Amino acid sequence: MIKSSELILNPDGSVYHLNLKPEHIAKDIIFVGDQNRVEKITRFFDSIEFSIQKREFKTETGMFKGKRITVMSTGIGPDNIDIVMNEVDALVNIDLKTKMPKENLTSLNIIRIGTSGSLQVDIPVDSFVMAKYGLGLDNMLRSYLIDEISIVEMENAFIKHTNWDLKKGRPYIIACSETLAKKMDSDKIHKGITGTAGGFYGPQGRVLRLNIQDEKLNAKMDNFSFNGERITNLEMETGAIFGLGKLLGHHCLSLNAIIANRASGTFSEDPYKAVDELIAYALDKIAE
Ligand code: R1P
Repeated sequence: MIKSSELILNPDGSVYHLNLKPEHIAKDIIFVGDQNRVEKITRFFDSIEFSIQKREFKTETGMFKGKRITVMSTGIGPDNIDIVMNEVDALVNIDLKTKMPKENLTSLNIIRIGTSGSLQVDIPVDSFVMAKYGLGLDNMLRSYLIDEISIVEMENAFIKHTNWDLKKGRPYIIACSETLAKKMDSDKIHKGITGTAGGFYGPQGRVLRLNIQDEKLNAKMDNFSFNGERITNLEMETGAIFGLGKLLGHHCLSLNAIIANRASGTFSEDPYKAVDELIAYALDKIAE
């Protein structure tokens, strides 16, 4: 039995941060960072059966073209992904009354629809990127036993190429769900490695008033390649979602609308439009 201090439930029996009970979520789940993006997706639904928000975690479940889908905001960063992935998994794989793990695993389909900065000049603002791999630069996942799921050869090549300072922790690389990648793919999507940073400024190479540990890191990242794969973009959730998803037995994918190009220094003139187009693209593919 899992102790009450470890799996915390609210007085109504819902999980602590998400405020959800098992019946509130579908097997197909869309993650977004921004809570205001949830309704930008569910406004296309035929019906909405449930809606709740606690802190930055807003959840809505409804029907889209005959499919039951949950849309959930994760807030920003891998630390929030740790909360969301563990609590979502508990909803399907732990009996919340007995606090015992269930015997049969339920695997969820989890797709992130996010925003991100491109590291490549030829991946312009307003384009879409699918992560075949998540490259975690944030350390959160290193609290778990990841040796069997992380791609050590690629990690070593990245550490060598960037002369990565291991005082910052060891980067990890985790693959997406191939089934979901096939389902969501098309010619109009760029594909590659999505970098996940543990912060927005220094950890992504932005200098305002503070010097950073490696000013050349982004330049080194943009010319890294391994078995024909390159780092397409940088954001703050994908590596953590892929890692916890794989450990917990869920299928995960991440799609990002490129709203900034870090290599050319440009920002989208209409970032909301790019996100809306990615939402429309993703919903159609999910419902196919
Ligand atoms: C930073 O501004 C946030 O935007 C990106 C980053 O990953 C980070 O969460 O994604 P979302 O727009 O999905 O939140």
